[in-house]
Amino acid sequence: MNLSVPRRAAALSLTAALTLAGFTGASANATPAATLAAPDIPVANVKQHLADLQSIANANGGNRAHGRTGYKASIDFVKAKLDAAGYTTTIQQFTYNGTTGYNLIADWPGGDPNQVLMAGAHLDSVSSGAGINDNGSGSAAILETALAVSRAGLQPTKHLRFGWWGAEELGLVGSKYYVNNLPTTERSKISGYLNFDMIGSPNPGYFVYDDDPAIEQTFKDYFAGLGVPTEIETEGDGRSDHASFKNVGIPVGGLFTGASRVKTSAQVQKWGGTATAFDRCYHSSCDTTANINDTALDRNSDAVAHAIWTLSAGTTTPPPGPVFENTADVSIPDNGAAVTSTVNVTGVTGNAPATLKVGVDIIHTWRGDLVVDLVAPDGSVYNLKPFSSSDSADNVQTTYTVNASSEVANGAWKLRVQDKAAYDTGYINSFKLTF
Ligand code: DTR
Ligand code: CA
Ligand code: ZN
Ligand code: ZN
Repeated sequence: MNLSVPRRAAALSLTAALTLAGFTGASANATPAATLAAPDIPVANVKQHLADLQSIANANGGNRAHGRTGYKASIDFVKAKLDAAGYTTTIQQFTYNGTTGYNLIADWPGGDPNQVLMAGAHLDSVSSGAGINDNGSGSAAILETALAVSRAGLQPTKHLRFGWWGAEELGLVGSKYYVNNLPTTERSKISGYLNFDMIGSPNPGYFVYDDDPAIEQTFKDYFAGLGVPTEIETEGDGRSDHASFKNVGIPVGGLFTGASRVKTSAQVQKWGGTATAFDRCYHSSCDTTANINDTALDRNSDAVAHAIWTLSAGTTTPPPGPVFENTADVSIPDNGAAVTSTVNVTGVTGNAPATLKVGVDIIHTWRGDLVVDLVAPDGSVYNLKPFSSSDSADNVQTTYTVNASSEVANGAWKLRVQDKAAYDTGYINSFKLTF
């Protein structure tokens, strides 16, 4: 049933808002492969790695640059933690500007050697400072994710490989050396390379690389689940180590929180912070542990883990998870009481997953009027979308990822929608849960 809803029309004389008993039943359609949910990455652990990298810089002339003692000390620091966690590590040496450089490669034993998922970050700083955001942040985030893989004893379908690159600041030298010395047969086994360079900027934006659609979507889904808007990374093409992999045809993606470019007022509206540089200490001596936004570092570290867990699940088709959907239209009274659409979940053992997919399809002009919640069978409320007086766009048609792992799966789940401002109207078109 489709209602024609004129823009900002006076409230239509709609029939009484209907709350229909939900249509339930597992969909006949196969669902996306269910994957293990990534653990939370403790940001305190990531910050400890940054403190250790800061100490290394302090003890080595104030930097961790290529050819300096601080860089080799950084490599040895990361390598020791990975060796202790059960990784197979390799230090790859190269020469640039007459000095020896080092890449660190860490392979997690197991997985299909013909399907390799890589994550990487450059470990070198510029010579003017400790390089804690650029790029201790990316290096520490993938280090802690690698340690989380070990703690979990993860055995993904794909083979996991992590890389810490040397001499990125001098022109992606280390990652280029790695790729150029990788036989073509080995390159073709890499299903994706994820790059993390500056992911804790003090005045952060949330940028996602748009080089590969599947990798991009994986990151965007994660941030959508947090309710954090993202933008496509436009500044970075060719400006970090993902370019070395992209140049030989390997799918790439990654995250970025901004460098010396200034945050616009629209971005301030979106992300908070100030209309100043995302990182005013970019390539400066003030790029220390004080130059980190903990929330950005935390969110991006968790996004790294989400991508590793999700993308390493492999292309084998695990049994489809159950889907429950209600496609009955439910009118939403203008500036009125909340209405609900219900799905009755049955036959799912245990609790709901940490990545419960909540498919929402609401047709409504000026969607900012709406508050949208997921209500679990025990009455727990998960806000999916807050009221926004400024969001004038139409319709809410997206999939949220909700950590519902504390909820028993079976029972009546409700999508609750309330229009909290006059004029624009609409209806719930469908509500879907994918376990
Ligand atoms: N080239 C990186 C910093 C950098 C600047 N723009 C982007 C975009 C995407 C990733 C990284 C960057 C450096 O100075 O290390
Ligand atoms: Ca976290
Ligand atoms: Zn840099
Ligand atoms: Zn960098």
